[in-house]
Amino acid sequence: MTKEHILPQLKKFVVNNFDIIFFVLAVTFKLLYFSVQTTPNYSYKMLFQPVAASTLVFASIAILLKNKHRTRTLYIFNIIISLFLVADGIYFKYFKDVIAIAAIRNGIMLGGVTASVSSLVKPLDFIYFLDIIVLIPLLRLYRKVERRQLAFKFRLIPFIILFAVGVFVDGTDIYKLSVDQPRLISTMFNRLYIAETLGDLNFHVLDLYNVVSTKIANSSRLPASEETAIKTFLTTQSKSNTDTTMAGIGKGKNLIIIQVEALQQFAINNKVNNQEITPNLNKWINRSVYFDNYFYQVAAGGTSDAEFMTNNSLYPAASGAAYYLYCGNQYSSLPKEMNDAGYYTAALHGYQEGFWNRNVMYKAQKFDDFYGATSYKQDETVGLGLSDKSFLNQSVDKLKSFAQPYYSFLITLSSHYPYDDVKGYGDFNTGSYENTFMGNYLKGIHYTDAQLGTFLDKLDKEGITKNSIIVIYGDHFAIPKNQIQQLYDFTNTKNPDDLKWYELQKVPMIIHFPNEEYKGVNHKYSGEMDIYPTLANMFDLPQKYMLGNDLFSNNSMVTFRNGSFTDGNSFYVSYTNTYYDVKTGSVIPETPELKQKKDNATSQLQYSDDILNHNLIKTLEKNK
Ligand code: GP9
Ligand code: MN
Repeated sequence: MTKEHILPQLKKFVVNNFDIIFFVLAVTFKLLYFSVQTTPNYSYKMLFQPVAASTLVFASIAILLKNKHRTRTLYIFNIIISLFLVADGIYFKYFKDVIAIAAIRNGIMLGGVTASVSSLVKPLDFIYFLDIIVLIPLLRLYRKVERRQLAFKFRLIPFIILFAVGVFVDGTDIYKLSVDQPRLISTMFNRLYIAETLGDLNFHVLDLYNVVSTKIANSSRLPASEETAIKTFLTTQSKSNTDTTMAGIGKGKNLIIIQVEALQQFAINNKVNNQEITPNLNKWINRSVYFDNYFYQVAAGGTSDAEFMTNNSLYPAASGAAYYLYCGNQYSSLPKEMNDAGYYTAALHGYQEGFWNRNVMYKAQKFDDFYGATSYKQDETVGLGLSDKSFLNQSVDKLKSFAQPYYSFLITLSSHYPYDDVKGYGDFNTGSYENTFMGNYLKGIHYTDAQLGTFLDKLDKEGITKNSIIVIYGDHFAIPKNQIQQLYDFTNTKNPDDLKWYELQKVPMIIHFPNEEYKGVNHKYSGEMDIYPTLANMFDLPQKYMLGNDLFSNNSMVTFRNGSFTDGNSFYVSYTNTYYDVKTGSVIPETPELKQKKDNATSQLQYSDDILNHNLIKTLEKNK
């Protein structure tokens, strides 16, 4: 065949199949471009194969269609994929994660966070639509081009070849990942890792597969063997949580829990411009038991995950927010069990009731009342909504009106990302940090600290502290990963690695006792899963369905939603499959004991998912 023959043939082939060729090249490029934005140690080599294979599978499906429908279908595929890339790109900037289908469903509740996320949106985020727009006029022209229409049976052959090659290559990469990280594909405990290693399109296909298969799977009953394993674990766990000196010391006392928005531990007992950042909390810490190795364990559910763990000692959802996905479940929650023990229970938060589906979820957890935005005079705004000053002031009057004993759960708001309501924070001068992201955060948390100080002093004056146990903790990080260098600089963290990053992901946990009979710093490695078992012990509540450890017991195991974990001696980082020695900071090899701990951690995440996906508490309560 001479060049004179090949070129016209080639030209004809390209003209006949320009829509397919363009789709594969454009979508592959966009997926690779997305990965460059999200993956620190990005490698074309690693990612090109699964990305191209996933694109090929979609292209092959369109090949089955007649030319006209094929072009349109490829164009629609391209739009859908680009929509996911734009949304993921923006979501990644705030959550350092990609959006799962469940998260899209709870997206309507992320009013506040959407406000934060939207402050990150830049025109470049929409670059993925460039070809879509350019294609509009080109498609009109292309539709007029004379193209050979193959009969179905001749379309079947290229479909089978391309589909088989695409699925085989893609399937091999997915299988390799599932061997390297067992349960990752099924529990999606580390979505970003999937997107980083297989590409964003593969992640969403797997996510869709999971959602559909979970729906189908959960329509059936949990296998008896899995149910038995969960029951055995829960029994052992609750037995190991009752051996502490604190048993029953809270009975008849009020319980006041204050969840503080974005109170990250580095601000505690720290200074900026030679002034204390949180002078009031520092003072109350000296009058309380203070856990200085207490980790937040939230996932995509943000604040609501912190609330969920505090009130249930169950892990956040693998994707999306438990507050959304499981709001129809039955719980043995802290408010429910306090209710059964004769307590009045109330949740108080000055922001819109439907945010994070709270109004629905607080009912599911059996709070007697939820005092939301409409229960507060919206007389002052700082940040997202009602100021902490006004919220806490008005809350004192509410607490005084509650029948005793009561459990009240207060959630603050003003120190919310991106901490840009600087004028609302007063005139705390952060010196060299003025007009920086870190400086604004320090102003925000200093403001909230001042309001907490006023609030706690009022409780003192009203004698409420004398007959109440008061718990104060931060819900999650304040400094997101895309600003992490400012945190490393502020905390003088040299040569940061994953362990150093994790060690900064702590929030203060403060428990104040009525006569300050217990005080001091407790260094145990613990987390948000552990406060409920602790309180259950103190208030003599049943501990049937908790996965956390009593803070005053000797058990120490903090498992994060992405499969990472620490017991205070070693630290396992799931997305690099690396173990660290906590004391020395050095990387250590996996030992059989550490492998066992890793398996226990993923088993616990699975147990928690099973309890939630199968509404198991309802089943077990019914069958008891
Ligand atoms: C809004 C507040 C913020 O009610 O709790 O939630 P977050 O954005 O931190 O998840
Ligand atoms: Mn929050």
